[in-house]
Amino acid sequence: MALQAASLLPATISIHKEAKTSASIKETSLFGVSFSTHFKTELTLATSQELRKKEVPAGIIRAQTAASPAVDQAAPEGKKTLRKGNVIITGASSGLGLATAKALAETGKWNVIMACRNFLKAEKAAKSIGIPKEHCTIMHLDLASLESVRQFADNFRRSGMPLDVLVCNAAVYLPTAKEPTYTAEGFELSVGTNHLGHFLLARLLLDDLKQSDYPSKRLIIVGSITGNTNTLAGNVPPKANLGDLRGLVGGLNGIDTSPMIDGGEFDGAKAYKDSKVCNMLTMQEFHRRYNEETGITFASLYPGCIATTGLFREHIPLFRLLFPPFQKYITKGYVSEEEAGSRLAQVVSDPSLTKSGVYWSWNKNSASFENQLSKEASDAEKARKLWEISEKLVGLA
Ligand code: NDP
Ligand code: PMR
Repeated sequence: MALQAASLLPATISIHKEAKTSASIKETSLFGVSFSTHFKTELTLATSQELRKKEVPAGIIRAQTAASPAVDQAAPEGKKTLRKGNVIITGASSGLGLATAKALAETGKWNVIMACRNFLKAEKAAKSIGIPKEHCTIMHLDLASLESVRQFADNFRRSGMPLDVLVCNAAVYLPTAKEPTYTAEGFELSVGTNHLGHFLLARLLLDDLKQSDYPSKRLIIVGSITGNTNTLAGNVPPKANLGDLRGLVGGLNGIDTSPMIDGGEFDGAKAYKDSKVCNMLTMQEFHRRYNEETGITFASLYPGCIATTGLFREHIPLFRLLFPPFQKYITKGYVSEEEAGSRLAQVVSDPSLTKSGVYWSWNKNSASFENQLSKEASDAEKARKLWEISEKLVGLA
């Protein structure tokens, strides 16, 4: 079915070339911007007249939502109605991303764009969790390839959908890897995917967010407690530490420089925690640079310890067995995927969470609060440096 959908796509949307990543990604995607027949009911082919008006190439797929302003003032009985918001969630094929997609889609108020590297997996996951198909669109995105990130941004733009919220959620965690693996462009895989891929994506889509007329537009980058050394969890070795960023300056390629941001020996668990520090620093730098000018809310969060997700798939079986009960009964930091999804959904859509520059967490009663970041994760000078180096690495400067 998805294959049929792909073959119906116009020539302006190219079929994705398989990413040249040397990483041991087991499931690769099959399509470029493949809109599922199951999940594309929001999409219609625009008439050539409409397309000329918008100055986009003919033959593209367009969302119905594009035509309508955010608030319909002329609704019957003078009532103002809000159009459906469009939210992109990266890595929505499992865990937190999938649960958030469900929480938002079932309100009927959101069209969720699931930006996933494995189209068929995403389609199956959406179906099995019961995401209403009329509120969901699946698009291909492999964050371990900057070419794929650029292609995704292009394809999204061509869809004609406005962008109201972007959620940078996808991540890989490689705690047992002895040797580093790399993205298509040769960056160590954890930082390359979790930070650099998202950095480019968020930068490319910033203009789309700016243009949104939705009442509250947001850019959310998922962080974590384990990147924050002001917590017990953040003090479990190996600890996050970006040092003076010398490895990042060298391109994290493991050939003439270290694959680690601080220039040290490869350590997969540390690389993940470092990438989360980058996520939290990036959110704050976005806030400093763009909040006032654009009105976009920039936020990060720690959703709780979702010990059952695919994040731990590369960990040893004993860890996967013991980690959920350890978090449930000992640390009491455990949350279900459903609860974590409803937390992230709040950060996407709750009218009371519009403050920008905030790292959200939840207390034992599941009430949100503004949490403190560690010294390193709130270091403004480091955030600026990280931004400038990342810009160079992803080809924006
Ligand atoms: P999962 O492994 O369940 O989800 C990760 C998602 O990222 C999957 O959909 C995966 O796709 C996707 N992904 C991985 N690599 C790429 C790539 N190259 N391109 C596109 N998508 C990719 O883990 P979680 O749900 O736990 O993680 C989600 C977020 O939550 C992460 O940012 C993580 O750091 C954060 N987090 C998680 C915590 C936890 O306890 N689990 C705690 C704190 C934060 P695929 O399905 O194809 O593998
Ligand atoms: Mg942790 C309150 C204590 C707490 C919390 C909330 C977490 C969350 N962890 C806590 C404590 C501890 N952990 C303690 C005391 C230990 C030593 C026994 C411990 C160990 C541990 C390991 C080995 N924890 C881990 C690992 C992982 O491999 C996970 C990780 O670091 O992934 C990067 C992890 C986590 N602990 C958490 C959370 C949320 C994680 C994983 C997810 C993440 O940060 O994204």
